[in-house]
Amino acid sequence: MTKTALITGATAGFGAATARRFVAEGWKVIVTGRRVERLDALVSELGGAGVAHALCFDIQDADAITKAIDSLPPEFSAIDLLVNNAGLALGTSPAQECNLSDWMTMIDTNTKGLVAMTRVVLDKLIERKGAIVNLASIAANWPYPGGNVYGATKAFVQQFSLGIRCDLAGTGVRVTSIEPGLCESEFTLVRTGGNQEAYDKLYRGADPIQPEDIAETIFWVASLPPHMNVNSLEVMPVSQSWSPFAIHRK
Ligand code: 8X3
Repeated sequence: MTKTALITGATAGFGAATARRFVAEGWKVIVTGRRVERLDALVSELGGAGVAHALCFDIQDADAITKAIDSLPPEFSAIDLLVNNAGLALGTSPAQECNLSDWMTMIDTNTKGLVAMTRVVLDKLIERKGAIVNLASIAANWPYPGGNVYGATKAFVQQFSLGIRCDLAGTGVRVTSIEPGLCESEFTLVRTGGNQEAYDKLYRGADPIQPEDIAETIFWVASLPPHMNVNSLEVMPVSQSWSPFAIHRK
């Protein structure tokens, strides 16, 4: 039987690449996002209404999520995999210089949106003994200057993933937290407020991970035998590693 994946934040980056990867393997996909033109273009590219279905809503709006899921046509209403990809970083400034509304937007999107989406489709996933793949970040594991609220939201995603695994014991539902490092995507343009120069500087000579690499990782996690659960998976480009601790001297 054809399987169906619901992928949030599918209008760019990891989400769009993941939709392409799963459709290439014969899955149907539900793609969600805020930008209707991009969603429609993606659905056409993926092969149209028989293969892909778009749901347009703001992930920060829990009622809109419920309404969107309730509106699914019967051929897309059984869900085998939820990929909670929608999320963003806003800014790299020190906490004392940050804008509170940017912090709230990250919390509302990366944590509250992800929690709401998970809760709304959880019964469907249990029915299918499905899987959840949550996109956390290396920022969940390693603090860095300017990571403040972004890193905290991703630590939430990681811990929420592990926590719901406990609750879902015996249901057959698998849960994975994927924690990517430096990846080249629109994510950085959003984070820098569209600063192309900062974007180019960040990636120059770094051979970063590409969205297709993360799509491949998600597909691998979802394709493992049903008795295997990858709890958390941190992925960096070879060029990225750790620095010494910072020491501020008088
Ligand atoms: C994205 C990776 O290094 O910007 O989550 O935190 S990083």
